[in-house]
Amino acid sequence: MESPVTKIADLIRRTDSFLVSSHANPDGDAIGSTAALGHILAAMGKDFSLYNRSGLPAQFDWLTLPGPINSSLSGIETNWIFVLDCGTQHRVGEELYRVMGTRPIANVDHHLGNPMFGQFNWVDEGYPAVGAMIADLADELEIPLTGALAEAVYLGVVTDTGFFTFDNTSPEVLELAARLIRLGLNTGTVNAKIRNQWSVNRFRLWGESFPSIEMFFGGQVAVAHVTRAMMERTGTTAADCEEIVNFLRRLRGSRAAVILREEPDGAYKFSLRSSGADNVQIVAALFDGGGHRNAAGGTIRADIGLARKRLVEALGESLGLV
Ligand SMILES: [Mn+2]
Repeated sequence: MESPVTKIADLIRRTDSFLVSSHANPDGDAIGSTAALGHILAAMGKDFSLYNRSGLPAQFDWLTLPGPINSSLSGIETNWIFVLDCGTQHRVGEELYRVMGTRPIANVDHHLGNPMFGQFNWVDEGYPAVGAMIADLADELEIPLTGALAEAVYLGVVTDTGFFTFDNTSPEVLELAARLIRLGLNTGTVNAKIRNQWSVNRFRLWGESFPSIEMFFGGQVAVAHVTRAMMERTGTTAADCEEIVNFLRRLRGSRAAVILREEPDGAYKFSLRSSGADNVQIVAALFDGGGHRNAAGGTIRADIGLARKRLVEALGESLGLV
């Protein structure tokens, strides 16, 4: 039987026009895999457009792109649509979601519980990042993993593995990183570009959020939140909240951490983190969310007190702490 990567490679060989997209509010893997696939299509002389509802966040403006990342679909004609790193089809944002029924979709993802929304689905939870899937695709198509393609692949894998600190840091992803380095990637330079992107406003936002930290079950579950008012006072956005939950996990004795972030409509987006066998994806699923065993999230509609309480109770239940 043909492997999914072979099928995707065949699809690319026999098709001329593509839209490459990923989830709104993109992280390093979303932007990295979008750019990496674009570089492959460019190397093959294909016609393609890149799309992200949120455009290119400023923190990634150092990345060498194969073309502009469009934040609107107007004027873009394409045949196949690649949707990368999206655990559900809604994550692309409303504009692209509306046209998804009218074009064939290639769904390339590594999230648990992906509903296989594409005409073609390459979904493999064994990959730590979609960036690593795109690297395998480059190998299949015999495109060398050098230069800007290597940087884009590396951006995806290094951010989704927490700089090779999460449980998804597999021998294969370290071997991929080793190959990229042998082929000329300078990890010190690229890591500095990826990491050193914080504004002083972000530090001020974190300072506002930290008093909301509470510990439950003898310190095993840590909770914090960010309100719209905190972001307004400090001139920050949702992107400035992203890493807080990973830092909460550093609390000695904690097994799970949760951060809640208020949305413009008053709902709270939550992110959950754990390590090893502690599965927070199950908890996210209780609230119609999704993600991975050790990193998951979703949305909860309740005031902040109740939202925190529900998540803490669900985590306590799931981790066997009650
Ligand atoms: Mn990813």
